[in-house]
Amino acid sequence: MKLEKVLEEYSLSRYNKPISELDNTQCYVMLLDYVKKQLESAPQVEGKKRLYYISAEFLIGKLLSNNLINLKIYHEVKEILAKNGKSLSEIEEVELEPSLGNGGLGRLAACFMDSITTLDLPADGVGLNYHLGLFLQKFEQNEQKEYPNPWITDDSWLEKTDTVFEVPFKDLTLPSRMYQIDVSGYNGKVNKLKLFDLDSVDETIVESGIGFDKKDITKNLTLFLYPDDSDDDGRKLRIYQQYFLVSSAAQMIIADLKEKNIDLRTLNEYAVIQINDTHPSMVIPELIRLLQAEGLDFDEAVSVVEKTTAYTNHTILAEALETWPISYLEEIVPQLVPIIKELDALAKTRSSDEKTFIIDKDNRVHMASMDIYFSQSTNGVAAIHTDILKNEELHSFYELYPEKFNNKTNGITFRRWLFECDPELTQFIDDHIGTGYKKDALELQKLLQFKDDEKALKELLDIKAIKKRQLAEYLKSAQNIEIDEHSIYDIQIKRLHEYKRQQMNALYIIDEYLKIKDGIYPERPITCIFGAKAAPAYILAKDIIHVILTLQQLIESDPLVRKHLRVVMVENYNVTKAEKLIPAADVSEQISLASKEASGTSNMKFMLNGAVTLGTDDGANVEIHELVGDDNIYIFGAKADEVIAHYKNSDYVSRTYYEEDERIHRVVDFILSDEMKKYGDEALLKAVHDDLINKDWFMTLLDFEAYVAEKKKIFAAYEDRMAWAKKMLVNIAQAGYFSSDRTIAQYNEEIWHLK
Ligand code: 26Q
Repeated sequence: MKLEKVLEEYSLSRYNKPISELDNTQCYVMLLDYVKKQLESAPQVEGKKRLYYISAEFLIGKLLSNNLINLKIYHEVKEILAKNGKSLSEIEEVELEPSLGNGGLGRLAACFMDSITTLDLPADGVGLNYHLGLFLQKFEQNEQKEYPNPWITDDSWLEKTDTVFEVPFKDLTLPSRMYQIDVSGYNGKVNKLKLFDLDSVDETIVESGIGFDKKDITKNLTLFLYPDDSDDDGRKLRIYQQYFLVSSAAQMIIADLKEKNIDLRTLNEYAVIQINDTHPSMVIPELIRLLQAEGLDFDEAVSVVEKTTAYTNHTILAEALETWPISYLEEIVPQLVPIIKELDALAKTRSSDEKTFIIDKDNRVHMASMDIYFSQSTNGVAAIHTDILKNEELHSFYELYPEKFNNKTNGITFRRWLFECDPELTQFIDDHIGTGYKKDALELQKLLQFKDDEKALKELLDIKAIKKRQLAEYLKSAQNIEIDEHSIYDIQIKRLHEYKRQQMNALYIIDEYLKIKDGIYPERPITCIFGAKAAPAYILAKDIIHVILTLQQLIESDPLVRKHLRVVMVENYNVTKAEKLIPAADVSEQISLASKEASGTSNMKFMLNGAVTLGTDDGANVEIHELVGDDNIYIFGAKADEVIAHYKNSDYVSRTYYEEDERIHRVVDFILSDEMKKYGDEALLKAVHDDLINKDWFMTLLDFEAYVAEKKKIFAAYEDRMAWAKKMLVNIAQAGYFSSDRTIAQYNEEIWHLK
C-alpha cells in the first residue's frame, strides 16, 4: 500500500479524523508508530562475531528525521505532511531530545552506531538509561542554572524489555533492566542500542535544581548523567553507575554466547568490546570475574578478555583520566579488588616503570593503565592526538606495546549532519555530482570541478543565506533575539572548558567593542554565537559563561555597538540546536590550546556545511588543514610542541603578556570595568579577570594577538564573496574523509574484524 494511504488509514482509525485535522502531537505519534513498526520488521544485522560498543554516553539526538532518512522516506513523508498542511519541522518539535551525553564523546558514539549499522556490522551499543539526562541549562541573571531534563515519555523510541540482570554491589544487589532503541542504518537494517536501568529509580527525590541525595543508590542510580563528582559521594555514585553498566554488559555478552552454546574460552572469536574512554573500564575485571565463575581459570580468563577488548582514549587532560582510590572499590565492588590486584601484579611483571602501574603508590587504580595492559588495542581519535599519546602521555606504554597503538581519526554521520540538517545543500550536491557520495563520501571531491563555476558558487552563497535566515527566525522564536542575517555568523559551540578557550573569543569581542567605541567599525556586522554548557561543579567555566552573557547584555543595551557587533549565547545547547546552528555558520571557531583538543567533531560538521575554520593546529583541525590547503582555512597560534615545551619548562607567565601588551592589558581589565559591572556580578567577573592574569593555565594570552590578527584576515576574506564561496566549496568537497563510515571501516579492518 502507498505510504500516504497507510498514514491516512492510521489517522482515521486512531484519531477518527484525517491527517489534515491532526495536531502536531498526533502527527508525531502517528509517524513514531509507523517508523517503529518499520524498524521492528527490518532485518537485524547478523554475523558470527558481534561488537559491543560500551559507552557511558550516547548522545543520539532526536530520532524521527534520522530514521525517516535511513528508511529513505524522508521526502515522501515531508510531502504527504505538506499536502495536509503540516510541517515536518514543527512536528519534530514534539519529540524530546534524549540528553544522554555531555558532548563529543557521546555524540561520537551515536554517529558510530549509525555508521556501524550502515556498514552492516553486527553490534550492540551498551549504555545507561539516565532518566533526567544531562541537566537542562537556563540563563538567569546572566548565569547558568541547572534543571532536570526529563525526556522519557509514553510515546517514545524506547522499548522496555523483560531482560533483567542482577548486579551485585557490596551491600546490595540491584536488578538491571534492559531497554532498547532501534538504530537504523542507511541500508534498511537495524542494530540495537541497549540501555540499562533500575526500576526503583525515583525522580521525586530531586530537590531544587538538580540536587538529590547522592547516597540513596536504589533511588538515584540512573537518575542523572555524570552526577556532580566534586565531592566523594558524587564520585562513589559514579562508580556505582559504571559498575552497573559494565556488569550488565558483561552478563549480557556471556548470556549471548551461552545461548549459542559457545565455549567461553573462544569469546574473542564471537565478541569484541570497544571501551569508550575509561568510563566502562571495569568491564575487564568484571568479565574476568564472570568467566572464572563459569569455570575458566584466571590465566584463561585474562587471556581471552585481553583478546576481546579494545580501548579508545578521548582526552589527554590529566584531570579527566580516571583513577579510583582502591578503598572506594573495596566499599562498593569488593569482588573486583582481588582481580584488579592480580592484574596489577601481572602488569608489574611486564614493566617496572611506575608510569605504567595499575595501582600506584597512593593506592589509586589507573583505569587507562588497566585498559592498555589488558586489551588488544589503544587508539587516539585524530592523528596529532595519537602522536601525543605515543610520544608524551602514554609514552612508557608505547615503548612496551608499540603494536597496540593506533589512530582512528573521528568522523560524523552525514545522514544527520548533512542530509537532515541541510536538505538545501544536499540538493545542491545531488544536482551537481549525483548521489554516489551518499554511499561513498569521498565522491564529494567531484565538487572541486565547480571551483571556478560562478553559477554554482552563487548558488552556494544563496543556500548559506537561506540557512542564516532560518537560524535568525529560530532565534527570534526561541530566545526572542533578532540577529542581522547579513552579518557574519561566527560560531563557537562546544562544552565550556578553559582549554577550548571561549574566554579568548570573549576577549576578542571586548577588543572589537572597544574599537567600535573608538570609532573604528568592522567592515560588516559580526554576530558572535556561542552555545556551551559548563559542568555544574566547574566554577571557572560558569564564570566564563557569566562574562559572555554579561557582554551580550552590555552590547544589546548599546545601540551604537549592536549595529556592528552582537553576542548571542544560545540557551541549553544540544544536538537539536547544533543542527540549526551548523548549517548557518560562516566561521567555525576551533580555538583550543594546541595539544589539548583530542579531535573535535563539530569542526568536521561545520566544514561539511560550508563554514570556514578559524583554528589552532590541534586535533582534527590539523587533518582539515592538510585536506583543504592553506587558502581555505585560517590557522594561528602556538603549535602543540611549543605548548608542550612550555608546560615542561613551566615558563609560560601570563602576567608578562598582561603587563607588556597594551591591547591585552586593556581587554583583560575591561572584564572588571564599570560597564561590565553594571550588568555582571563583580566577584564572578573578578574570578575570570584574576585567573587570566595569575594563572591562565590554557595560555589564552599567549595566542591572543595571533587570534585577533587571524580573525581580521578571515573577516577581510569574507568580503570577496566569490573567493569565499570557493573556500566553502573546497571545504565541503574535502569533508568526505570525515564521514564516520570511513572511521568505522577502519575500526573494523584494524581492530574488530567483524566481517
Ligand atoms: C571523567 C571523570 C569524572 C567525571 C567525568 C569524566 C568525564 C566525562 C566526560 C571525562 C570525559 C568526558 C568526555 C570527554 C569527551 O567528550 N571528549 C571528547 O571526545 C571527542 C570524541 O572523540 C573528541 O572529539 C573531543 O576532542 C574530546 O574532547
